[in-house]
Amino acid sequence: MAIEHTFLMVKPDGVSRGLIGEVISRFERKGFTLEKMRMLTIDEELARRHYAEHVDKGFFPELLAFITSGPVVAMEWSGEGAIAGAREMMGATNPASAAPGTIRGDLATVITENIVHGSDGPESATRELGIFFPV
Ligand code: 3AN
Repeated sequence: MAIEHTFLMVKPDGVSRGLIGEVISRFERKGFTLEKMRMLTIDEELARRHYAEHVDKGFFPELLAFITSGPVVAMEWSGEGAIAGAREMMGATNPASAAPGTIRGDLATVITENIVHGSDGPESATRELGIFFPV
């Protein structure tokens, strides 16, 4: 394994439910390092860039409305195996099938409002960190 950097976001439902601290706390306790953090409200242009792979999907209008509905917290985390590790801690995309002990398994019930986003691989991590933390 190697030190990796990954992108993590608390989505509008996580922010409005007061779960920013819960998400950060889980990652801190795991032993990952918070490198960068910013709070922002995503507009349509940014949503289309971030979710480029989903713009043609049937659920995109719902996803767009949701992700632009309120502030999010965008973060860069680092650590040994941080990319896959963060995905493990998030749980499956659909909270209905996310394992207990994961963020989605413990705290969410529906697929659109699933609290967090995390990069699904090294290329996504580089792309998404570049979108939210341009140098
Ligand atoms: P993940 O967030 O686990 O990487 P993706 O990238 O496949 O999942 O999907 C991005 C977001 O799109 C999900 N977090 C979820 O909010 C939404 N989404 C994915 N699949 C569906 C679906 N079938 N119906 C509604 N929303 C979906």
